[in-house]
Amino acid sequence: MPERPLIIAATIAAITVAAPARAATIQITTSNLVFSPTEATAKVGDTVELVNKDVLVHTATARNGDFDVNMPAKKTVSFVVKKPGMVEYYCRFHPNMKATLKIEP
Ligand SMILES: [Cu+2]
Repeated sequence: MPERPLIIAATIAAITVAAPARAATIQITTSNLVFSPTEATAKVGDTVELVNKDVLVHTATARNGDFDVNMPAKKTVSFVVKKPGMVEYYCRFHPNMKATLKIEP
C-alpha cells in the first residue's frame, strides 16, 4: 500500500497548519478579593474566563476602556479579547483588586 504514508503525511500537515489558529482559553480567578494570576497573557481571539469564587460581585474593568465585565458572585463569565496591548484592569467595587492582562497580537 504505497499511498498510505502519503495520507498520514497529509493529515499531519493539516493538523500542523490548523493548530496556530485555534484560540485558547485563559482562566483568571478571583478569590478573597484577589485576581489570580495578577499577570496573565492572552492572544487576540482568545477567550478569558473569569471565575469568581467570592460571595461578592466583582468587575474586571480595563483602565483603557477595552473591557468592563461584571463578575457575579460564585459565577464564571467569559469574554473574547479583541485588541492587543498591555491592559491594566481592576474591580470597580474593590479598587485595591488590580491585575494586568498582556494581549499579544
Ligand atoms: Cu471586587
